[in-house]
Amino acid sequence: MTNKTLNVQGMSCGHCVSSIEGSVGELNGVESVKVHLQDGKVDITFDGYKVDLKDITEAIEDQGYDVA
Ligand SMILES: [Cu+2]
Repeated sequence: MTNKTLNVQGMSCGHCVSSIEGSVGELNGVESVKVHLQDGKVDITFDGYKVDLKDITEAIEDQGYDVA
């Protein structure tokens, strides 16, 4: 398992948290995803053989947020 913390811009409320946690969490290979709203960070634990960071980044960007 790989742990990464992404800086994500544009998250402002509980809806943002659930849309990001929902879309990233449903990716095959993602074990856990935790949004830290105040810090603008997203902690992700994933299996790098099943999903890569690009897929995760795209899932977040598809929801309308910017990954720094
Ligand atoms: Cu929001």
